[in-house]
Amino acid sequence: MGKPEFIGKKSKAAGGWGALRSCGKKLLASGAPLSGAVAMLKANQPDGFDCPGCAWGDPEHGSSFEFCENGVKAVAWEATDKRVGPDFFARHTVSQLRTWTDYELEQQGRLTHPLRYDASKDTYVKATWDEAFAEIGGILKGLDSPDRAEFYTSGRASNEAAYLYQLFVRLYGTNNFPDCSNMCHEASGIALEAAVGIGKGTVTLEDFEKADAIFVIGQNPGTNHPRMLGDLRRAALRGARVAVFNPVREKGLERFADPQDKLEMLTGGSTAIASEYYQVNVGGDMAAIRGMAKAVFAADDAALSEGRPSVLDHGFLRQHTSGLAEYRAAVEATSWELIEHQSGLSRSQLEHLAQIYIESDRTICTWAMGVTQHRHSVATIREIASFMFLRGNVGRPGTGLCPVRGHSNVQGDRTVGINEKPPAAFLDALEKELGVAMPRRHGHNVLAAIGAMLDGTAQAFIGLGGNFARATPDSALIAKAMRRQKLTVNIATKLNHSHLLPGEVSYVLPCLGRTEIDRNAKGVAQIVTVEDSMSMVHGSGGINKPASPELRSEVGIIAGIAAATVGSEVVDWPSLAQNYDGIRDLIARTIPGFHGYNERVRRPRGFRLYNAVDHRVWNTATQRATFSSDALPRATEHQQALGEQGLFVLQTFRSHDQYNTTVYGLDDRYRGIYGERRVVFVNPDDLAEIGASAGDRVDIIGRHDDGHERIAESFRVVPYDLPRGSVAGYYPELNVLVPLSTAGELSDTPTSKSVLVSFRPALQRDAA
Ligand SMILES: Nc1nc2c(c(=O)[nH]1)N[C@H]1C(S)=C(S)[C@@H](COP(=O)(O)OP(=O)(O)OC[C@H]3O[C@@H](n4cnc5c(=O)[nH]c(N)nc54)[C@H](O)[C@@H]3O)O[C@H]1N2
Ligand SMILES: Nc1nc2c(c(=O)[nH]1)N[C@H]1C(S)=C(S)[C@@H](COP(=O)(O)OP(=O)(O)OC[C@H]3O[C@@H](n4cnc5c(=O)[nH]c(N)nc54)[C@H](O)[C@@H]3O)O[C@H]1N2
Ligand SMILES: [Mo]
Repeated sequence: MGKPEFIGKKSKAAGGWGALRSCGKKLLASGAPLSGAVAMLKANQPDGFDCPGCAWGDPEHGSSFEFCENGVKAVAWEATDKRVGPDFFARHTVSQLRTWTDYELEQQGRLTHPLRYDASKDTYVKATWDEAFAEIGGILKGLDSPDRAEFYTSGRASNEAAYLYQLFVRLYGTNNFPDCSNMCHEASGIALEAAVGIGKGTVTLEDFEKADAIFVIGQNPGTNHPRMLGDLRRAALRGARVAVFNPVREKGLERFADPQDKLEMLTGGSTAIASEYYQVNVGGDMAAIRGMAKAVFAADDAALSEGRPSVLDHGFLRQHTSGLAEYRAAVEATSWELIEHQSGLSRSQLEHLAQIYIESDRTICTWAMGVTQHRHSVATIREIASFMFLRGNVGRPGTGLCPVRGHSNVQGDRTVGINEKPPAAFLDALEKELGVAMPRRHGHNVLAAIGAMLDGTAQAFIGLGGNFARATPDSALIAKAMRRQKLTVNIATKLNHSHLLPGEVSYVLPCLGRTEIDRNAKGVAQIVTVEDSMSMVHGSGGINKPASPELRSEVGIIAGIAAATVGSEVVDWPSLAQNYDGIRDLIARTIPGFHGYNERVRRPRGFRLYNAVDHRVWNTATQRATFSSDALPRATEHQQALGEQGLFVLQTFRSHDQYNTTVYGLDDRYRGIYGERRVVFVNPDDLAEIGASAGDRVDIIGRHDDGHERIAESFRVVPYDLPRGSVAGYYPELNVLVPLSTAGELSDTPTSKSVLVSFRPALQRDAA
């Protein structure tokens, strides 16, 4: 038997001609080749819009256009000329549409009119904005407590929209702010806040130009942060060592052909990115880092006893840190045996990596979802920080901690107040500004919101962007939770499954995308602002004609709902909606770091928010950079899987052709998959053990024991180079298997990268 048709060649390198070809195809498929291409040329330029793709920083010279295949896709998808209007809904019932895939819904194009669900016809019908605002406001006012409503935010919302949203919701009376970051980098925020006093990264793009070593842990930039590859490539070319920890050999981290480099493009050459690539076990990073720390301590002892200079930065440790002795004791108490077993890496490999760390004067460590979506994510990130303290690798040029954010403004949204546990100082500032009391009770994060929606405590769901029902775990339960609501409202650019789970009253409110011109009533174009992973805040103004004259901006929609719900006595919503400078003035007066906001954001690269760590000032409980001395998990899910025949740990990741729940296409070129998303990657030896061969269909059974049955039916197996006992597949299709009942300790993030599963031959044959 030959290879199944959907398994093809993997790209030789990330980027290159494959990326250019793919862009051409995506631009054509989006139906907007011209405006898409023009829009792209303006992305991330001073007079253009911020790329809605990812949160990687923009280059120093704001005018140098950086090519990025997945940025092109994100822009082209918004600039499509396909439309989903009232006529589309007249032809399809919501029940019918629920059977469509995410990809099929995505293909329909941009939403054009405000829509209200009509239960008698089981479809959406055209509504007016005024009707929508009045009815939504009426229902919200009628709830017996504001805590019975949930206000979700997805990280594409601008600072202005997010700030206005939190202002409205707090005036309404609740801190219920479930946020996509609860499923994303929550653990990074919590760990870094405790370790260095600020829940954000500490590096800038300039640091990447100076680092001698860069550790890249649990992320796939070739697909998810392609512009980061440019920075890694430049670092590799000048001799910096790039060490990767990833259970999967990801193409972009191995080789990258820079579409900006004429020679590479002409010769078909490419640059090796990772000098070291270690296939750590899923969930084994904390053990791996601890192993490196153990080797660093040992090297320091050896150096001292031989009269050589110390390996640790004792000056930094003495002057700036607390908890070193306890950390050292915890490291020494951890056996090499446990470290090797949990990480899947050998002592000598970890000693080799420690040597790279020791030889580097300036080290950066980056990470993303491979680190943050486990039970012990907070402890793992604290371990990363502790390891970096050993040689003073924070608050110094060329060094630092770099959580690589997801959505293009997820970091900014948190900065401007999307937070279910708002700091008291922020609420104080709002009270001082507005002269009214703010709610002080902590609100709901994503998991708490789902709990409340399921048990009937919550009766209204408002989504500022995103696809709540598909992004969250246990898809079947979430569907039930959404249908139980008295009110569901989704502010969105494109149709998705969350819109197809209407509550008693349901609205879909179509908004402008970031690439579109946003003009006020007088025709004056407004800009919005966003914050990237490097804490740079910059302006973004759309250039494309809006997809429909009916669209309103997110700011305008929030202002409309707010005015109808809390009235305009305390905040003059209509006038803020006409001039976003007014919103920025409010931000400047209530949030530290935004002085002169309106002026500074109009400078070419915007400005960087003050980060105390730059000055080695630590706003932690101890006023020092703080070590953590957590024990390693007793057994990771991967260890459990290795211990039981037929049990596996599943990680859910992204294909090259998707943006979260938005599926652009069915290929995953870098991993050699074509035209198929219902696949599961399995180690070849494990395949033999479960008695399957390439292309066979299996059902994947959730093995988390909490009384719920979880089955993902009919997935095709792909033999792949992964550590034994671990398997992988795509989100959101596999969210039916991610349990609501397991979450990160302290972070409450769904454990999307460590789900226990087993297999059986598929019972149900696909018709196709
Ligand atoms: N084109 C595109 N860009 C995006 C997105 C998108 O969907 N498409 N999404 C955006 C968002 S919101 C986010 S948060 C980011 C996500 O960016 P990433 O974090 O890169 O996203 P994932 O695809 O989830 O990839 C996780 C990586 O971690 C590895 N991994 C899994 N488990 C472990 C582990 O235990 N240890 C280690 N060391 N590695 C592990 C996986 O093999 C995979 O390479 O990207 C953003 N940018
Ligand atoms: N199993 C599993 N689950 C995961 C993850 C995982 O790795 N594995 N990753 C998690 C992560 S990191 C994240 S961040 C979440 C993502 O969760 P979300 O942010 O909720 O999901 P998205 O798919 O990014 O949302 C896409 C929708 O946003 C709308 N949209 C797009 N642009 C705009 C805009 O400009 N304005 C408005 N108002 N709407 C817009 C469109 O209607 C589109 O359908 O998913 C999480 N879920
Ligand atoms: Mo994310």
